[in-house]
Amino acid sequence: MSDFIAVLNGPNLNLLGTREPAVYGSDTLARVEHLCTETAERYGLAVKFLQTNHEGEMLDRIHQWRAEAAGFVVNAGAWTHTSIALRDALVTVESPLLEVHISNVHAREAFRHHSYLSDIAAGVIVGCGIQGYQFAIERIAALRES
Ligand code: CA2
Repeated sequence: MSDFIAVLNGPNLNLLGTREPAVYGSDTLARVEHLCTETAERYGLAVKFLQTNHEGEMLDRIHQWRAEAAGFVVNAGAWTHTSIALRDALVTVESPLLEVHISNVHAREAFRHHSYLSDIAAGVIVGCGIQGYQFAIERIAALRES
């Protein structure tokens, strides 16, 4: 197993910090990447960071990293609520999966309340803003030490 955490972001998250600040805050995805890198470094880990609007690219990357990564932090965006293909890919990963949502999906529309990922995740963090990514990395580091 390599010493990196895969941080995967799904559709439209490239728009973070440019629209809907009341829901998603004003930090950009570049800031999220920086926060992840900084947090992982405290535990001697690197980060491989992906944002894609293309589901196939996301699946290919999971296949590439599934046996290598020390953990997966996944904000799948709207695919969370729709994609069995994404679930089928993530169920094959060999290290802990942490599901992250910036907003509190349970306080939003009913279609955001169901996740195809939560029951296969080692943990789920919602509504903590971009700090959720930090918590997820800290949790992966703790699981490695236990
Ligand atoms: O709260 C989250 O992190 C979500 O995963 C974000 C997704 C949404 O579909 C999920 O239900 C919850 C949407 C990501 C779109 O991000 C934007 C950010 C800024 C402006 C527009 C979209």
